Amino acid sequence: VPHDRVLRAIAAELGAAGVVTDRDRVASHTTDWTGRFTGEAAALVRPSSTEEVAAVLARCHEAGVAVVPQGGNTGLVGGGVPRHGEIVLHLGRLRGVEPVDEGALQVTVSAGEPLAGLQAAAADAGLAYAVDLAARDTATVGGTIATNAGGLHVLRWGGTRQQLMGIEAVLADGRVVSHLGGLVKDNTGYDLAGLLCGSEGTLAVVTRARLRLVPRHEARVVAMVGFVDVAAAVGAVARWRRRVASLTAVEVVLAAGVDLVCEVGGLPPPLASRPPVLVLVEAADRDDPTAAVASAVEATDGVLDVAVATNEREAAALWRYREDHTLAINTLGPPHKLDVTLPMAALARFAAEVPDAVTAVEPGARTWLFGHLGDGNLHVNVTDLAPDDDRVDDVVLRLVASLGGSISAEHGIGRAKRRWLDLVRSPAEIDAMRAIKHALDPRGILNPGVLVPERTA
Ligand code: 2HG
Ligand code: ZN
Repeated sequence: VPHDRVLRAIAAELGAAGVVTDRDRVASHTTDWTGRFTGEAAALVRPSSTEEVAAVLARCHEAGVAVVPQGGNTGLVGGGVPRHGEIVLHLGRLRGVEPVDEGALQVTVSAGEPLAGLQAAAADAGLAYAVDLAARDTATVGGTIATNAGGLHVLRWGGTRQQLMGIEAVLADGRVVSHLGGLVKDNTGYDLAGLLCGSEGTLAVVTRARLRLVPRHEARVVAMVGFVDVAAAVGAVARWRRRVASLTAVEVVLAAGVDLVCEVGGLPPPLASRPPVLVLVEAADRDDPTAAVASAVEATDGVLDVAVATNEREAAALWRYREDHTLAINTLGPPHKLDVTLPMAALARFAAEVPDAVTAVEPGARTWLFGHLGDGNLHVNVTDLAPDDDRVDDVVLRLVASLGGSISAEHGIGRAKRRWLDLVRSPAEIDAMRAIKHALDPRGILNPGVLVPERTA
């Protein structure tokens, strides 16, 4: 078996701790966080440096052995778990945040560092890392780059690609590309960092990154605003974005999801009037943004109720109603997660139509909607549906495409949505993606079965 030879060669370079074949330990890396995507791995390989990643890929490339790069395994589209006996290349030992470059407001970080570690290092320097998401303690910086993670503050600072000043990565054949100088202006050809960001482990393995940091705003206000319906909440977004320059998040949840979060977490309802639609709004600035937010909310139509956090503890409590959706929904069994964006003008219509579109296909299925309203990004979670039943995914993604939306706002394509990429990408675009894939990974060893669609004859 080529695997045995390759694994022996890798063990010789990485030491015994670098190659794990113990079934139980390997098994903890072969199923995704939701439990929906699972597979078999030949082994778990754990390099601790860029050089070791390079050695692993050189061996695998030579032997034609497939590799699935994995960070914190918090991705939600099956992009980081093996299918048929690949090697799982776990980047968790590549830890470390270099000293913050306070002159440039940048930092260089290793791929396996958890997002929270980067955030803490930025805070110690009186700065912040712009990307934040509920899986911050487990998700790795490398994983957030490989997936171009979005998160809670995209409306203020953009997604991961907008933070990326440079990258170090190992190509499929084991060669290292490194461009970490962090020059703001550097117009010297193809943007490899931008290309690898969002490539979901199909083009190269990210080992380090140079990231920009943003000012840390101590003055913060968080409020939960109840609305009569989604259309009113969408109207509020446009108004607030015009009037409140310091907005950092506008998130939406619905009554059913809030009830589930309250039930699972033993929490009281956030708003006593129990409105059908709830929007969490956060603003942060050097000076207290509370008055700006309050006057914007007062002038908004369709508001039923408001709760304003008066301290950090209350702010965290309000955030739980939003962030705990993912955990609460998973208690109902592995959900189908469809992470979509709609044009703002179509979002309320989509939210109204999607539950019926789901039950038309599967009457027993339940639809949960929540997400980053400020970005037009809704998380459509569907429970009470078999993990491999694709019919609901199909109708929902077709509805999204028919309304001018995208089938992935932030989680990526992974295994989950590969079949539907042609709904939103033209044949010429998909051909260009295939050409790039082939150029950088000619033997097809990097994350096969992810992102780039199968060629249909
Ligand atoms: C979030 O916004 C994440 O919390 C997860 O993107 C969304 O669980 C989901 O579907
Ligand atoms: Zn999200």
